Amino acid sequence: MKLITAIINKKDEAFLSDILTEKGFYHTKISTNGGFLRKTNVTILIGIEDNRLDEALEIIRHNCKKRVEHIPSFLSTSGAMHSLNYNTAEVVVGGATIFVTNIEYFEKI
Ligand code: 2BA
Repeated sequence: MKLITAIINKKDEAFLSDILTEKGFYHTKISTNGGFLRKTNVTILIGIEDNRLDEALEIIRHNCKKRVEHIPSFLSTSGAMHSLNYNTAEVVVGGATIFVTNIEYFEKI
């Protein structure tokens, strides 16, 4: 048995969850925050038999899009009034960040 831990954009969560349910993949969603952007994302846990791993990964790949986020890159002062200038940098956010781990033991009580 495997456990997929997938960190995804919250904009993809509802649709992905619907498809996983439709295809019979039990899953759990946790509201999480990225350490870098500090924005809310969603972590999905999917416990599955080994022979369905590829199918689940394909579903995630097809339903999670990369997006560009803009973040303030630095702050400076300029001009007689020392007004603040914000520049922004582009950050490409996945898609999905996926970890797959082997499960030694599984039981539902
Ligand atoms: P965040 O930590 O908020 O990161 C958002 C995006 O910012 C990342 O997108 C990446 O493009 C950039 N980024 C993150 N850390 C960076 C750094 N130290 N220097 C420069 N740029 C950086 P993704 O790589 O697609 O990651 C999306 C989210 O997936 C992350 O949100 C985080 O919540 C999670 N994640 C990514 N890699 C991870 C890892 N190795 N372990 C745990 N969580 C991870």
